[in-house]
Amino acid sequence: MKTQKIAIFLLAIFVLSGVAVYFKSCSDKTQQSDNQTDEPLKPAPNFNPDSAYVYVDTQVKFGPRVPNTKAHKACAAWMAAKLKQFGCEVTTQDFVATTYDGKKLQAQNIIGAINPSATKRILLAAHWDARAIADKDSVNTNTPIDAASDGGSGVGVLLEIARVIQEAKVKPNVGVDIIFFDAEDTGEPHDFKGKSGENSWCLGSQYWAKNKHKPNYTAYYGILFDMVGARGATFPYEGRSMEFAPMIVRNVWDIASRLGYEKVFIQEQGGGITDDHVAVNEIAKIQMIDILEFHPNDADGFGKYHHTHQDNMSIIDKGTMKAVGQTVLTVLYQEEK
Ligand code: AHN
Ligand code: ZN
Repeated sequence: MKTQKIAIFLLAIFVLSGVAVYFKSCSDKTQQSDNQTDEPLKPAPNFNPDSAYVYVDTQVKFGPRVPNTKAHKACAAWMAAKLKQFGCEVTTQDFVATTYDGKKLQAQNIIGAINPSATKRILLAAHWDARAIADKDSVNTNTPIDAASDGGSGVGVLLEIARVIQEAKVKPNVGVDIIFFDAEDTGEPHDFKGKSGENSWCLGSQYWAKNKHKPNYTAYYGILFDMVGARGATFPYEGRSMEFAPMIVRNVWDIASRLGYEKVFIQEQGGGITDDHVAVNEIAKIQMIDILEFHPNDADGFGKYHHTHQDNMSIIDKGTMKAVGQTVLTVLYQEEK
């Protein structure tokens, strides 16, 4: 009797462990098939947010980079020198921009080419000018802003990308062009009562799109960086980018999430914004998306600091810049020749 009970007991354990092994192997298979659909990401070098932070701080220390000022001129020379130091072929493009209220601005777009002889190219861009007014502030609305995030951060991230590629043993398979557009933040004040000019923002990208630095220049696609440095920033899908180039948006956001940045690159629809990518798409006919801070659940959508004096170094966050810089570097390193 006793031996019979033991035999049944052992049989039960045998059967149960068989069932357990069977289920375990099923769950392994589902995991395996997930990995098969998602090929592992090719590694990219490390984006250093400390370095990007210093590049933002340096710009801010010149003073507000408002066209027709000394700070603007000095910062332009510094940016071009940095691009050269990082091995880029540099072209500057001087032009006069006319604002909605008829002011003439001495403006400059600055272009740095990494691996200029490569035919397949990715275009990365940010505006570098600072807004001349703090029209959304409650005080000092007529003085220029530091523009640490709205201007400085995009330049900081792009300079760091250039530096990292120069340092890396393994280079991307594609050429990379970095454009710093001037005179982006030239639009009418928030509460402007007069008749709005149609193209009062983004004067530098409009100029470049009509006068490309190389006559037959084109790129495989482009990525614009706007307000990519603030603490707590989120980047939902930008509306115009989803019209112009939804596949590129999905690819960048997918890579961000695979790197663990899904709380920053949130997979929801944001607003559609008039930004430098519009002229690049519509005039230059190059598909370009915009990585732009936006808060879908806030009344204004833009960060609270936007176009106020709060847009200074105290809101700059290395974590935000790391998420953006590492994501885009990784995007570049996935591209085939
Ligand atoms: C408009 O407000 C229509 N465009 C704003 C784009 C912008 C301003 N990005 C940074 N500053
Ligand atoms: Zn702005």
